Order: sequence, then structure tokens, then C-alpha cells
Amino acid sequence: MNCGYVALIGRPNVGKSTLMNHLLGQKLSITSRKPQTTRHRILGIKTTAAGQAIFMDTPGMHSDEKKVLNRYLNKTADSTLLGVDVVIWLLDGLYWHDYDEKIFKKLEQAGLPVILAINKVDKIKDKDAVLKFFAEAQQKYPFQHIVPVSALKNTNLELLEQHIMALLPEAELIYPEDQITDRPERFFAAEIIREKLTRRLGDELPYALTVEIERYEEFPELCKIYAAILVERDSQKSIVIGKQGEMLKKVGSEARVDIEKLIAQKVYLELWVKVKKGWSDNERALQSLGFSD
Ligand code: GDP
Ligand code: K
Ligand code: MG
Repeated sequence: MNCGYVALIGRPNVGKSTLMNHLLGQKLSITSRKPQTTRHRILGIKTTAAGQAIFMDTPGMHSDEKKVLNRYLNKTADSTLLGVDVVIWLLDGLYWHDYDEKIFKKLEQAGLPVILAINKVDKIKDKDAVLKFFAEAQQKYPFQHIVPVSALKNTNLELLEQHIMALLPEAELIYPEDQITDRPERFFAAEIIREKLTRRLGDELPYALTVEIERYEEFPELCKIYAAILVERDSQKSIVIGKQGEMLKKVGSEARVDIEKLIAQKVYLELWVKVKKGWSDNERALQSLGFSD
């Protein structure tokens, strides 16, 4: 099997999110975190018979290009691309930008295979221009492949995927084959909520609490988290909610502050309490197997 990390780079609105969603066949929420806090950002995992591609976004360039350029180059090309196996350079339209040269240099230094994907070909009428651009592009940088695609219309995405998989190193799968996104942030969000609950209610409800993240939606400016606190009995539910919802409110705001720190992003956190009989048996079973603390 081939397995590895794939970085999608390209300016805002070239279609990175669309390409990601369509390659995964699943709509994932996309984040764009501040460049200085961005490290590897795993957005989606695609596993096929050929292997596993772990797609990552990189900090995009914003309208103030000059200012973020250095950060972009330093952080993205150096540290974010460190550990990446394949780069997809996504273009929208048949032209380059002045600073592309610098990024090429970084990529060349890193010795990374780069696939140039020219997106939105559904909008390009002049097919000869595309062919001419191909030839020019190949002079500019030794791209492994140049693929015209339409992320929106799924044009050539299979071919792109084949190229990606073939360029990934031979390795064991990093994630289970049914996993489509990375769990750590969700997981830690749940852990933080549980920590706050346990600190306040651990004496009363030592084993009766677990947290399930039901929705985790990332937007450029905000991360929305909807979490259910599972308890075993109605009496426990009212303890967690507290008088006029006070306990839940405190837990929610404490957890939100910590999650914001962890993911370096504003968080909207919604908590509610559900009675679910028997979950703790499952949890204890998992604990006994060493899957949980
Ligand atoms: P990102 O900022 O690079 O993540 O770009 P998005 O994926 O958000 O796409 C920006 C816009 O381009 C959206 O309105 C998409 O619908 C549109 N778009 C993406 N791919 C294509 C494509 O292949 N063809 C056309 N016509 N539009 C596309
Ligand atoms: K966008
Ligand atoms: Mg995007």
C-alpha cells in the first residue's frame, strides 16, 4: 500500500475546499487558521485499494499578500511542507503570480513531487491555451504531472487521485481505512469538556459522565462544536444542568476557553445533556480493554 500526506496549496478561492470535498466524496468543513498557528492541518483522509492519501490544507495567502508572504513561505514551505509526501499546486486560470518563483524554490529545496492541477477548466473555452500553458508550466517547474481538472464538475479527479496515490511512498496505513477526517481536535474537545465536568461534578458523578461530540464544524473565523453529555439517569441529568442551567453554562464557558486555546480559533460551543442507559457499561468495557483512561 502507498500512504502519505498530501498538501493542497493555492490561493484563496482556487477551489481547494471543493477539490478536497470532491476527492473525498464527502463534504468536510474546512478551516483556515492563522498562519502562525498552522502546522499540519489534516482535513481529509481518503483510503482506496491503491492506498491512503491524507490531505492537508496550508495557510493560504490573504488579500494582504506582501505581509503574509514571508510567513507563508517560512511556515508553509518550510514547516508545513515538512513531512508532506506530495504537493498539489492548485491554479485557477492560466497564469502565475510574482511570488510563485519563491515557492518553487522552496519546493525544489524540499525535493517534493508536485502535481500541478489547473482547476475550473469547465470555464476555460480556449483549449489550445490550456495546452500551451502546459508546455510553459513544465519549463517553470519540473511538475510530476499537470492535470486539468474541474473540482466542481468532477472532471479528471480520478486521474488526479491515481497520480497522487502513485507518488505516495509505500507504507502501512496511518489511519484506519474507514476514517475520513482526523479526530484529535474533536477528541480533545470532548476531553476538555469532560475535564470541566469532572472537576465540578466528579464527586457526585464519578463514572456517570461521558461526552460525545455530535457536530464539529470549522469555518474560517469560528469552530462550532455541538456536544452531548451522556448520563445514565434523569437525576444525574438535572445535576449536570444545575439550577436554571447554571452548571452547564459554567462548564460550557470554561471548556470553550480551553478549546479555543487548543485550536487557536474562536469556538462556539453548545452543550446538552442526554440520558442514555448502558453507555457506561460500554465505556467500562472499553476501559478494561485499555482504549480509554
Ligand atoms: P478555496 O478557497 O481554494 O478553498 O476555494 P473553494 O473550494 O472555496 O472554491 C471557491 C469558489 O470556486 C467556489 O465558489 C467554488 O464553487 C468555485 N469552484 C471550485 N472549483 C470549481 C470548478 O472546478 N469550476 C468552477 N466553475 N468553479 C469552481
Ligand atoms: K473560499
Ligand atoms: Mg477553502
